[in-house]
Amino acid sequence: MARRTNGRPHDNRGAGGEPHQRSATPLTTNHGVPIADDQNTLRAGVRGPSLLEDFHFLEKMTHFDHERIPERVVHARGSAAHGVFVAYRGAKKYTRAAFLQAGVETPVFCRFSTVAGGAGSIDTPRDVRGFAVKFYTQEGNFDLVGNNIPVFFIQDAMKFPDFVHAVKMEPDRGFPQNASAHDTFWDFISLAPEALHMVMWAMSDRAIPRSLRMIEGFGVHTFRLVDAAGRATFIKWHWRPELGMQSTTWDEAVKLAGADQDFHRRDLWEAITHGDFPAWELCIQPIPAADVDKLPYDVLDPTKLVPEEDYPLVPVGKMTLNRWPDNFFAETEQVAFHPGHLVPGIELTSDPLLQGRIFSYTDTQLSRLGGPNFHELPINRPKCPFQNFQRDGISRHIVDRGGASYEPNSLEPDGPRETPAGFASVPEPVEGTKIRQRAERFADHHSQARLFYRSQTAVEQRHMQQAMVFELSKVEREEIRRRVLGHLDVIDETLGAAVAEGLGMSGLAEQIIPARPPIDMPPSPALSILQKAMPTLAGRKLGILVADGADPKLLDRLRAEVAKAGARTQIVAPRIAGPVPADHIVSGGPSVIFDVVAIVADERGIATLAAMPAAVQWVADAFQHGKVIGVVAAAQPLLDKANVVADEGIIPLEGKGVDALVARAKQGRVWAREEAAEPHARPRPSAPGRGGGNGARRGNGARARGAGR
Ligand code: HDE
Repeated sequence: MARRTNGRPHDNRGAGGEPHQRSATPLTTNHGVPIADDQNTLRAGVRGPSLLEDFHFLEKMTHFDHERIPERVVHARGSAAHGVFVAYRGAKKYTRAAFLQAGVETPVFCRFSTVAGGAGSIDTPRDVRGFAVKFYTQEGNFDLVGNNIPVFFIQDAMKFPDFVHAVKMEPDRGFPQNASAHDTFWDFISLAPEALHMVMWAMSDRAIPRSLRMIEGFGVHTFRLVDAAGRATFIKWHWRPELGMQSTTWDEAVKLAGADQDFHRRDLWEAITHGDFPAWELCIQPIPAADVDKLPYDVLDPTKLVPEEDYPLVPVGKMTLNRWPDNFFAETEQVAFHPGHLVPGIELTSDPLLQGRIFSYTDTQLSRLGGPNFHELPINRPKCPFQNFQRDGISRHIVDRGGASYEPNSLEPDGPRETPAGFASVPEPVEGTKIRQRAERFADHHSQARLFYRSQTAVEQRHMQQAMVFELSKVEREEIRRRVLGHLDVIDETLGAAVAEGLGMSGLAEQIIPARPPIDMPPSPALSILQKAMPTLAGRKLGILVADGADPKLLDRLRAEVAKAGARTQIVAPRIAGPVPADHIVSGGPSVIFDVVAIVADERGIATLAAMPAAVQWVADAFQHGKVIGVVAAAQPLLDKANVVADEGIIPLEGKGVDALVARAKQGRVWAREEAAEPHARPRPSAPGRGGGNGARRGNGARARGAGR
């Protein structure tokens, strides 16, 4: 139906001066004055200049001009959700923290982020993911400000500005945005080998996650839990996703960047708004104090992990994210995390990186959120009562009452006072020479990088090699590439050789003499995504490419069986409102946005698809990315055009095909296709994984796993 507009094109009001849209809620200024006209500035005559006395316009525009606040200097791009944390029984033995006692429910706010890019950058770069959780406990806010990688690039907070400057876009040219594939990053890495272990993780598929719902989280540093009797235990924090871990392939990540810049944000939003609430188990990894000095690594060194095969995880509760924020700016943007937001029963250690963070997070909020009262913003405000004698400052919202703004005082005997139940640091003897120096074991930079690489399956090792070849191919200065290759040789000769060969630089590595020769540690299968993968389709997405003649019964069965397995289905078709209503047109819903795909049409429909380059690419990509593909017999001409070769992942949908599709899709990708697509002989990857079914445990002289195990 045609819409009628009023006769005066630039006056958005009806002829009688009535606003078009009426509501019982009057529009007002920020000071509560009702507004009669929000369409036109006040002017001297209809064609005359605007008047300065238009206070409504001035207020509206001034507010708009100041809508932006400085974005986070790192972790600027983020997506967040509200949820709840419910504690299991496990933690009482270790901590008196009230929110970790069995059955206690605590509201949480969880923000995921990329690190290097700006707030408007894409969701799928190769990057670390931030994983920050604010627990609004009955004893105050506890923030667990972690990442999806259990180690960090540097050992000492002093190097953080250098590291961040190196990874961010280069200062003269202003690019690349959100990418480590450039000279300054690799220059820094090659000269600060403490970063090498984390670089191995960043070059692995952990850095290109399929979904924020499918990442692990880590507190990184060693923390200390303190029980009711004052006994302290060293622990690491781990988050384990209920959906298991899954990553994209690199080619998918690149294509997703174009197909959907907000891929991860949309994915999280869709899941939560559809009621598929993502959940993580929180685990602690206790490390007895008596073992600490016997380990070949220092637990205070944030570039080292503690293998969970040596020190198993203890589940202590579950977090479920169940509510999308009402307002992105007020909540996701203004939330202020801080590793020093601790509650009684949880304490810091002397990790020199953690110590520096304690300063940085409040400091950064002062410029981001404008002053010291950011704890009063609704998203940061504790949900338990809080009171003290701090006063005033920019944007103070609390109206403090009473005449005593100091303590001790006798004016208000019922005012706030210290309490024996309050936060009290567990006594720890500290003595030392004032010195700028790192502890002895911090100097081993290669052993755990080797441990990580050798704990991967052959597929994952190949991805790491390819990632490094890609990244270093973007590095313009040959001497940087040569230095990195030298370090890779120290980590693992087959890795160094493969990357050198991929760059065409075999034999050109600079020789690196490590500060401490690396030791061999037994591989840890828990570090590999594929060795940990669980057979599931839960939380995943099926994309069905349809065209004319799509069998409605088959579509219904596909939808139903996939839903039973916990996954969702979307339809992709040449037209959004064709015979089968679609969620995407072919070019708008490329196969990279799905985990498993199917093709359903009759001969005529297939002929239509085969004539569409976007549809051929859709199928070719799905095949190249190792996806399981369900096909009707009529689809053959389209498969031929997309160079799809029959294999165990191409599942005919006729007969019991739908069940077979679901069963095979739960097993994940068809990795053999990748090998077939790579004809060049490559140096053999190192033998991975103990118990991972991918090779024998590495026999080596210097087995160095700690504490007499
Ligand atoms: Fe952060 N980090 N960081 N970081 N970090 C920030 O704080 C900093 C580090 C992490 O969603 C900033 O509020 C220093 C490790 C996350 O809002 C800033 C050092 C880990 C987030 C800052 C580190 C993290 C941040 C920027 C080394 C994993 C996003 C804005 C001494 C354990 C939180 C802000 C959110 C954010 C400083 C190292 C995780 C500048 C100085 C290690 C997840 O304060």
